[in-house]
Amino acid sequence: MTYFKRGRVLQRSLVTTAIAAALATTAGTAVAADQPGTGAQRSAAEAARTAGDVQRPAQAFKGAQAAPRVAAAAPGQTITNPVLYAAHKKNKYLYQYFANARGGLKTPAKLVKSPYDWATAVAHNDWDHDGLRDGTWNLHKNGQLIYASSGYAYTVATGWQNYTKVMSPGDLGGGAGGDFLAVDKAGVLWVYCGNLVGDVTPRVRVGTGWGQYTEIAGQGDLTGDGKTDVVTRDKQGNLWLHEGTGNYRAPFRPRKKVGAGWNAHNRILSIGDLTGDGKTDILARTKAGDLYRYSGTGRASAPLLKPVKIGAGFNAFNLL
Ligand SMILES: [Ca+2]
Ligand SMILES: [Ca+2]
Repeated sequence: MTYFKRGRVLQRSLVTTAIAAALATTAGTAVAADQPGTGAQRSAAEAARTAGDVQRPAQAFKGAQAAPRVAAAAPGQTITNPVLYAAHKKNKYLYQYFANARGGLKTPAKLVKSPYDWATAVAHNDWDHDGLRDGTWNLHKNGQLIYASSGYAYTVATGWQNYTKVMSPGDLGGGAGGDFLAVDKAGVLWVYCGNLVGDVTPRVRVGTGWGQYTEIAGQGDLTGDGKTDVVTRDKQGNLWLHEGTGNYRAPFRPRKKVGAGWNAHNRILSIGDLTGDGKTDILARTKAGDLYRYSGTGRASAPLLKPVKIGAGFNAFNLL
């Protein structure tokens, strides 16, 4: 099988290896929250990357963030992104859904069986900004943040259980890696910047009042200016657009209301561009388990099209 680029490997065996390594990582290797990984951890990660399949990007920061996308595959090639991981509530297997290049999802692959205590959050690192994933952070319920790339995994930080919500919408302007948004129990919004090998910088306080939101979703640019945006849902079911500034110290403009009635959904997320038009899309799951795609328009005034149903039975999963 041929793959697009080295380092983009989502081969089943390697994913399984990375997940197994992540699961095997113990708190004994942990470092404190707000601190990057230790020198030894970084060296180990670097060594793994050098020995393995991951290449350094020619340029660390290219500016605009590409939305994870469905790329056109040549014969024999495998489309590697976007991908939806879903942990089954009953059989405890992890399922991997690749995009089908028609705006929907392929039949899933069944990966490994595990309790998946890390299902609280998962974020993808795209350090060369080509819209394809280079590594994944998993946040465990015990507050450990673990980074997994091709064939290796290590603990980046601990103590993150104080956050009620953690997600990565991509690059918020902080550097080469994916950046994190974290909301603490007081509703304060924090930004962490991730780097190439999965470390994160000390956090920066960027907002308050974010405890009112029951979902935060996004993966790349929703409005067409190349800057990462997110949408949030408040407790009343209103959907808000937070346009990105490209400055991670003040990452969002004042919010705009872009929808209502979103409490019909019990999960809102984005895995990037499902439709292949270069515009990131939003997914939402209803309480009955139907999965809908809201295609991105690239316009801030009306960023999402009407929903299209792309699946059913998704209430069997904890979506990641
Ligand atoms: Ca934008
Ligand atoms: Ca799209």
